[in-house]
Amino acid sequence: MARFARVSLLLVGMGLLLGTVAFANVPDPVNSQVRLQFNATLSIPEPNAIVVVPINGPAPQARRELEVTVKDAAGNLINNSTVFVNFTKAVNDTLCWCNTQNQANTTLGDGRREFHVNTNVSGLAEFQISAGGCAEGSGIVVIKAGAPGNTDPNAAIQIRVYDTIASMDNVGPALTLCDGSVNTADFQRYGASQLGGAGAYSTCHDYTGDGAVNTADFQLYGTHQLRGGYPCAHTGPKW
Ligand SMILES: [Ca+2]
Ligand SMILES: [Ca+2]
Repeated sequence: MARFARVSLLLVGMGLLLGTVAFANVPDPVNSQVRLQFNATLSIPEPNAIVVVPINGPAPQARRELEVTVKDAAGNLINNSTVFVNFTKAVNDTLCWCNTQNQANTTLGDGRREFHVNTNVSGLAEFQISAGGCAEGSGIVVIKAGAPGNTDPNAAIQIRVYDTIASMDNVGPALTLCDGSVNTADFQRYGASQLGGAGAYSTCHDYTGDGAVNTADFQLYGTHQLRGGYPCAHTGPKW
């Protein structure tokens, strides 16, 4: 082999190596994964909407979680990546944030609320976000992940963007807005959407994010109403 060719191959190899090193531990949106985990058996990989549930205090046996697995471009799991979930207030927002959150979060002064947690050795960040209500708006939820050690959301990489937030709690007795509990009032709203067919479709009750309100959504709704016992306190729609 000519010397030039050997040198060229060597340089190409070094370039590939440097490229791999350069992207190691840098979160990659394609390889990273998002999942809604409603309980031990009910989960939605790569949801089209963010679904929140009002939960007061730790209830691991029945809690709903938003799970983010962070990987780099080579598919390696990233440990100690700070994952940020940013909610931006929408124009017709009816979100009711529970007064007590189990998840570290920051209420920002510009109409955003930011939850954050670090990934573990399995690259997994688990979020419990306790709220009721419904919202739609372009890019109202953004998930970002940073390289290990980075705690600046502005330097984190965007993993996913969502336009819809739904919850099993949309209304309370004699109220027009969420009341911190998944209860009969919500069931009435839910039923109207499912029984009304396509014409009564509402993203507020489409917990699977597939564009229809049907049995799959009812299963998720029923699980949360039956769960009971974990209503949260809140002071109405607020940020
Ligand atoms: Ca309710
Ligand atoms: Ca659905």
